[in-house]
Amino acid sequence: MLTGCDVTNNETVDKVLWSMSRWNDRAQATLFSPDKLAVEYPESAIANPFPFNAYYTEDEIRTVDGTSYKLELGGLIRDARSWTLPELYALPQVSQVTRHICVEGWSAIGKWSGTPFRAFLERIGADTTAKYVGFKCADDYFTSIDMATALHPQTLLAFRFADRILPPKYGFPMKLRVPTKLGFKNPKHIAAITVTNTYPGGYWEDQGYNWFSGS
Ligand SMILES: Nc1nc2c(c(=O)[nH]1)N[C@H]1C(S)=C(S)[C@@H](COP(=O)(O)O)O[C@H]1N2
Ligand SMILES: [Mo]
Repeated sequence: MLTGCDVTNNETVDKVLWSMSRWNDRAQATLFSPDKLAVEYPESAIANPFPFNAYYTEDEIRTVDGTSYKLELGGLIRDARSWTLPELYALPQVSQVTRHICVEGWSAIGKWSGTPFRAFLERIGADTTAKYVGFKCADDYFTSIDMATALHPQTLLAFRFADRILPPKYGFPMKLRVPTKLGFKNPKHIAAITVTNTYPGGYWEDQGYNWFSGS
């Protein structure tokens, strides 16, 4: 359809592509089954070392101070008080061994442990009929997911990687582990969570990566 167009710097083509991507979001949301599980692997399949990725290189990894850390909550949440790390660590924990797939063309199996995000959303009185959950990160990264994915049984607020407190490179003090989505929709160093009906976008999403990006 676009062959022959000068695709650099053409506003009309850009608009068509963005609207195709929005259409693609809706199609993926319709096809998404809330109960279909991502494949889980044996612990022997875990990659070691596990790759690091971010919009910067390893020498710029953010260090978050765990003692003063507070997770901020906002938007359509009944009990929006902030949470300290010891309070978060006291939540019920589960583990998963799943494959992380990066849009840049690599994938790796890892083990993450944390609290099911659905249980956390229910605990804080989040309006689970809202459209989006947005994440702001300590390194200024941000992203957002649809509510159906936020409530998926394998979506975890993860505090551990390979049975150890999440190291800085993998997102201390916590990341959202979403095995049904591409890697860039798995925010590390989460500082704030918002429940909203206003499209929050994301760091890569705003630069053209498809927003839904189910894997
Ligand atoms: N805060 C934050 N989260 C982020 C990113 C980032 O740059 N900052 N990069 C994303 C991308 S593109 C990938 S592939 C994964 C990499 O996670 P890993 O370092 O644990 O492999 O983190 C995602 N979450
Ligand atoms: Mo990625």
